[in-house]
Amino acid sequence: MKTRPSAFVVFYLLFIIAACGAVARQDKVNAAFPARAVAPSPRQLAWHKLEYNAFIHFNMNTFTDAEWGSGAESESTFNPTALDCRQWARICKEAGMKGIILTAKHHDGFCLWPSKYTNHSVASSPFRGGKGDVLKELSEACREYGLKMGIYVSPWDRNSKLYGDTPKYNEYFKNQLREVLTNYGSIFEVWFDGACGEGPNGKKQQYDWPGFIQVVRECQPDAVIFSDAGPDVRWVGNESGLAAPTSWCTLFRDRFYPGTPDSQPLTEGHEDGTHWVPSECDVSIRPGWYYHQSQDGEVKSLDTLLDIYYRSIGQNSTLLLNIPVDRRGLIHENDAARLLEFKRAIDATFADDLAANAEIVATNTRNDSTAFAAHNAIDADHKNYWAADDSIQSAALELSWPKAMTFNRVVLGEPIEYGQRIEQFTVDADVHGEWRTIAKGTTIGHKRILKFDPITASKLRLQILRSNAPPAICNFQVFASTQRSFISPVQTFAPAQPGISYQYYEGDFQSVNDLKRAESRASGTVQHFSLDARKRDERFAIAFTGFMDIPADGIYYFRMRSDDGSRLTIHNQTVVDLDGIHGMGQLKEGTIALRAGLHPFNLEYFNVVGERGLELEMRAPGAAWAPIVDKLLKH
Ligand code: FUL
Repeated sequence: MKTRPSAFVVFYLLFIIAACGAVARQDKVNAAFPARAVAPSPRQLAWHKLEYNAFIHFNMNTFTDAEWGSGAESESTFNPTALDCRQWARICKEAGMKGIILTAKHHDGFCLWPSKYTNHSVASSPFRGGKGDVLKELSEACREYGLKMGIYVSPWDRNSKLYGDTPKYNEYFKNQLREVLTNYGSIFEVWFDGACGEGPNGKKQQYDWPGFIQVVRECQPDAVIFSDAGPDVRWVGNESGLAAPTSWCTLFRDRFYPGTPDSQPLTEGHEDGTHWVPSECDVSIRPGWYYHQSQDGEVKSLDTLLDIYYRSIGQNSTLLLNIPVDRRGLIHENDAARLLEFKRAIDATFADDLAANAEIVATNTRNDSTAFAAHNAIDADHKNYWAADDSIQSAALELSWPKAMTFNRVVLGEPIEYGQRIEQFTVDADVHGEWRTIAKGTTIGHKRILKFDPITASKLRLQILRSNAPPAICNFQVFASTQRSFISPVQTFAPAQPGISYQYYEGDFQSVNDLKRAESRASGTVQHFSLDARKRDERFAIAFTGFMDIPADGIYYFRMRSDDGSRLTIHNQTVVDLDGIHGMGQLKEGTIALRAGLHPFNLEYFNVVGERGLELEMRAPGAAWAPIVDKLLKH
């Protein structure tokens, strides 16, 4: 049974919420709230927070229409006509990505930088007259756009004569690694593929993994190293970008190695794993990793990308979304458009955190917990979080609002710098005085997003049923997404006459539905609509129809107040329904997800005994409530 926290704790939490951003006491908590034995390193912690990065496959294969090259390709084949890394960086930035990892060298061995150790590079190609260096251009573009840069370097090299001659090739590869890791500024991730083959001498190359890792640590101590088995970041076990609902950041790392055949356990990880090696979800926006003109029409749909988002970032992983740069050396228009559409959809979904206006209480709070406000996602440093006492392995956090809210997404997070703890939880909503479980799960980790059908409730709780150490939470957010029902604008705009049409009726109305049967007394068009305070007993109705010119895609909120009855409909969707309220003067709110463009609306109002006119306001994404301005009404 749930017990209330002490009055002091409640007061403390309320005070903090009101203060909205209290002074953190991180030092004290670090000492008082010990991390689990296996916890992330600072470089891993920084990496978790990036969440969404771009993978760019662009190299020799782009020009041969291949996915894997043989290494025998002529350098003259590499010839982008309009390469512009600033275009890549601009689009990735606009898409909300935080870094770009580029295939500096793929399995065919061609180097996108002028390596001193081989002729099989841009230096022997027609690109910029043999003076080009794609890594240099990318590092400059990333710096300009505030993005991080990462490097994919394939140890498998089908061009090098040394491959298979184990010590010699390992030395060659380390030299190349030093080049890419010292000449291009700070590198946030080094991406190692585990593929391994035989060299021209017929011998299988034995990679010196400890040596490769040492070079990265020496040259770029802040970079995380990715491979099937880490050491810092692990492959998620599939190339579809999907983590599992149970997703541990910990792993029995020594059971795996790059190229491991046993990749299935990599998806979930191991709760008792010996090392912190979180998963990364890599997937391409098209069927191939490299650009193929034949796949221009096969860019993943918005729905597919959203599904990937919820199952990667939403399941305690990160998303490394591949964009195949084309033969011009540009991100193709189709991919760019989809990336931005994806960004807009995510932004619209996670725009307004309803938990920001909730009161929050916990069944147990350790005395020395730092201040916690439910909407702490904005606190990327996790300075504020809630934690339970040492002996506690289960607890509940409860949000409550003064009036019922409708929502369909919950975002949770643990302050993972203290280790990953939660093993089982439910999210329950209080519907008419009864708790109903609306979502349940096992792990939370850095981020867990729960999707469910819209529910209206004034209380919502997170019940932590089991955890391997006292549980802690740094993020508890609640959203109302209308993502699935984004409405497209009308394509043709042909009003009968300019202005907003109106129909005027007289009578003793009980509902706006009565207007369907009523005969209008007057009609015409107006440039504005406004309904100021009325006299009592006027007994009339008016219906306006017109178009709203919506400036940008997003979730729009409308709120209305009238005395007797009113209703706002956009397209055929009822947005605010105040029908038949009769004299209550109640304020009602509704939302609708609209794409930019013209949307037909219908606004009906009737007066019988009330005195109020019609108060109608709108809240656009990122804006405050404001009356609907004339420029939104298309004349
Ligand atoms: C794989 C490679 O063999 C593919 O070509 C691609 O680079 C992918 C990301 O990793 O293992």
